[in-house]
Amino acid sequence: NSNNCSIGASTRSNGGDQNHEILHFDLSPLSSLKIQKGDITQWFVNGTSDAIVNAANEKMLGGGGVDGAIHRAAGPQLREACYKVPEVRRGVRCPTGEARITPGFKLPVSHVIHTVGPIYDVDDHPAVSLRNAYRNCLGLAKEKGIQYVVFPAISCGIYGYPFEEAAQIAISTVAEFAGYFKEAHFVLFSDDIYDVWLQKAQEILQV
Ligand code: AR6
Repeated sequence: NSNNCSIGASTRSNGGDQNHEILHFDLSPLSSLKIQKGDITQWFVNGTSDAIVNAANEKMLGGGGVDGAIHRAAGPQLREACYKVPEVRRGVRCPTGEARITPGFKLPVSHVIHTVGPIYDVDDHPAVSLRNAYRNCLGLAKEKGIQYVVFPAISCGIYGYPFEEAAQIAISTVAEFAGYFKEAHFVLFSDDIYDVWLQKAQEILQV
């Protein structure tokens, strides 16, 4: 129901899907947040200062879910680049909560920021790890001058993170970095997660 999207201080644009508009929130005069439904592998803004975030695992050599989709779309060079990322310990290139950056290769976007969210039932402090994952992605984007950064719902698939709690952390952490990017996007793959993200963004960002 597109009426759900009609909210006070934010503007909206049509994402081409009547039921899933792109919601736009101004975080600061310089930075905005957009929430949309779709496939993150299709996303880019200018192919030079943009990045998609991959919800990877600590090995960083591919996997299922969004990780599998990103590696398929980027081509084998992405796996080669990931393989070259130094291990911090045996089999671990990116510890949970950290982030690493590679080129996007065949993807339309210039960079991929790989991060590892917590496995919800295994991590002792999943909220801390998830917040760190978002923070380290945004910190890396800032350091590299990336102006457009797009996230999937990190840990909300195979890693089992409850959507509402994940949305709270994701949106509040992106808002902390307002001023350092032009646009941060969430590109969400399923209706239920898109709905939760919208609800949370309205709750957190509307005054
Ligand atoms: N575009 C956007 N979102 C997507 C796409 C896509 N193309 N495909 C899936 N999603 P998951 P995790 C959503 O499981 O929970 C991998 O095997 C998906 O619907 O990809 O962090 C890694 O190698 C869900 O909402 O990541 C790790 O081992 C969200 O992306 C493990 O899974 C995240 O789901 C990471 O698990």
